[in-house]
Amino acid sequence: MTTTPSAGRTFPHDFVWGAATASYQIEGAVDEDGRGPSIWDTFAATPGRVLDGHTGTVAADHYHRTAADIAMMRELGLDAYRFSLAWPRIQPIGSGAFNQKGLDFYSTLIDDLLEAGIDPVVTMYHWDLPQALEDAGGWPNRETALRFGDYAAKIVETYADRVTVWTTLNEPWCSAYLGYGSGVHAPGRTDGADALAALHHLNLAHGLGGRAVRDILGDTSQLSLTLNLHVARPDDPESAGDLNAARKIDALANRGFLNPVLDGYYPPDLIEDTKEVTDWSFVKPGDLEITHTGLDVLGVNFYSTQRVRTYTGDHARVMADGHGNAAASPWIAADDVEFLVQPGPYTQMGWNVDPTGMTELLVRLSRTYPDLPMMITENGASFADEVAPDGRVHDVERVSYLARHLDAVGQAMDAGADVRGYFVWSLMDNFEWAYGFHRRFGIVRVDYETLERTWKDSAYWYRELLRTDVLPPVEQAAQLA
Ligand code: IFM
Repeated sequence: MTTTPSAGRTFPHDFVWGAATASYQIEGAVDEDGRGPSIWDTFAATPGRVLDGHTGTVAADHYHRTAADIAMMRELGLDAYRFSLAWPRIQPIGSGAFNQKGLDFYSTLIDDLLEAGIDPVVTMYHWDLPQALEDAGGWPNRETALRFGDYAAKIVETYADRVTVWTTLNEPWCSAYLGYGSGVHAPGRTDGADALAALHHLNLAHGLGGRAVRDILGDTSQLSLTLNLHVARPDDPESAGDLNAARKIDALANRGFLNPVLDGYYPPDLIEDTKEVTDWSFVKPGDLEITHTGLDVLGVNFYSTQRVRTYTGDHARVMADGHGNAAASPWIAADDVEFLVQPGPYTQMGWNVDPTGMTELLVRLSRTYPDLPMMITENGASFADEVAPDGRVHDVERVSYLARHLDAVGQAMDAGADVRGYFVWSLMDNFEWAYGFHRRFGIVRVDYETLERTWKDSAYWYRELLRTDVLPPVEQAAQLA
């Protein structure tokens, strides 16, 4: 998969080129300057939860290296940098007093980005819930959404003079279903009813955060929500059973988030599918008016596709999807869905490389919501990078993955999708959740012994793309240093 027909594709001059990270994955400094504990500190410290017991205690040490990291972003030529605020750094127990040192850390980061000519694109929440809120019930508890509303109001008020693009949540699918359904993410709970209550309270939190953004910024706000939407295709598109399996996953993973935010309701089929699990009484009168914020820009994270069929019970159930759907679904509603092995190639995560899914998803979204601009807020790949004898990381598979997906974005744009920008996941190697440091997604390598940053070939290739707005040939990546 080294060559690609995409070389030469040109993107509009005002297309926003960025890179993304998240607080717990890169910052480290978990005990410094008044930061409170998060659910990921607790989860990572629990034996058996994260591969080899890795934790985010140091991570990429970004907290102490922000100036150098911003210099690197400038050198890359980024238009924008997407990062998240650590709620427990700003409000250590998720309610009550705010921590000035935490607020100051991000204030300096924002100022320094602006000084470097890089737009800050802020995510309010990328999974590091203050542990105190989890102790009080976590996302299945309505109070958590209300506390998020207070936190959102404080941060928007603090940074509104410098930040206009506000993403409330990153991938609430993961927070709800992996955190409370399959338990493979923090806080590691396994209860289908809790997972669905979490889904609603995350949607409610988005709504409350969105109100803060709109109240404080008015017309200048760019309200966003980042979703990891799924392309779950029926194995046999002629089979009613397989179509039904795809519909179920679509309801759980896509419409359960899109509909309350963009249309003001929960999909009736989702409520019906899950009626054995919950009665949805956690949705209170008026909630859907709050969730129904609309969006100024939808954040789309895309990595791979799924192929599903109805499980009929006549063989051992196939659960090959590496994204966590397979693990999460039995706890929720889709215990009659099989996730089939996809054709390769695969990334080191076991995710299939299928850029056609990117085009399909963006075109579908643009047809369903024709007036809604989109940004690719994450796309990238983990491969087993090696440092070559010349000291470089020749990550041609990653370059190819990026080129093919960017071409797929371009194809969606050709078909009418309004895509305004692209953020590579990730700027640098980081703590990949339950996989610890065993999966590297960065275009910049982090040596976890020395914390030194080394540009991979993909970083040079990306810089060339950002300089020209034209997709460079994959084969040229190694020569671009
Ligand atoms: O590392 C994660 C990120 O935190 C959220 N989206 C998917 C990435 C790769 O797994």
